[in-house]
Amino acid sequence: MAAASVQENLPPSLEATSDPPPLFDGTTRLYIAYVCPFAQRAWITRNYKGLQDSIKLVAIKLQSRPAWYKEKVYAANTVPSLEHNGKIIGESLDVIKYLDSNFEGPSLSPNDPAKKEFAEELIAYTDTFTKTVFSSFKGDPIKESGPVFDHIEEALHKFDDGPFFLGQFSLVDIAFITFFERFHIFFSGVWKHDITAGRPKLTKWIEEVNKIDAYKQTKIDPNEHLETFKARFLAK
Ligand SMILES: N[C@@H](CCC(=O)N[C@@H](CS)C(=O)NCC(=O)O)C(=O)O
Repeated sequence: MAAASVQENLPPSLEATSDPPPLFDGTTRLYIAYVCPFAQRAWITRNYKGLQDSIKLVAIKLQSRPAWYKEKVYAANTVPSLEHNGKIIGESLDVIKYLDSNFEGPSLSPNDPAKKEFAEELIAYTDTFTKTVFSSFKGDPIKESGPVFDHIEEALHKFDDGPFFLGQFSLVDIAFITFFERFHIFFSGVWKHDITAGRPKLTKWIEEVNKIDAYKQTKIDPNEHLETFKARFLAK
């Protein structure tokens, strides 16, 4: 079960002219950008585990990133990153695993060995999945991305003790949903194509993830995603 739902006031995004927070003062901070699917993974994980009070969100404006972020926080200059116990953890998939292993709250990793193995396999597949869909935008998107969406549909058939990849909600759902959110909007907004059509498990999965408060609280205006994707992938 997810931790109790918490409604929080989200902080404004920090820009190039904004001062840094008091870094490495013992506060645990999660650096995100509201628009970023990688950062959203970490944000959902933090919410699901009920860590709103113990992990402070710091939002960054990507187009106007403060220089201190790269210089003093995370040299890779990407979001998300997590400031914890005097160190920085980067890379969204590492951050979500770290949050699940090192903080209190409901576990997002299965104990069952078969599920553990499948979780690793699917988490390793996220990169291939997203890259295939992104590169399909340059060609015939519906045709070229079809096989990876079918692969996901098939993966959702593996465990039937719940609507999620491993039955119960886990890091695997978190790793995929932020990209599905954007792909769903983009395919329907640009090509009038519903990526869930003919994929009943995927339809149900998206419906069920959308009931989870920890995720709902991280969703932004779909039009913002549509415009961001259009500018990034369709601009000539
Ligand atoms: N592999 C990284 C990717 C993170 C990433 O690319 N984040 C984007 C925003 S969505 C970013 O910070 N881009 C800034 C840049 O690449 O300079 C992860 O999983 O955390």
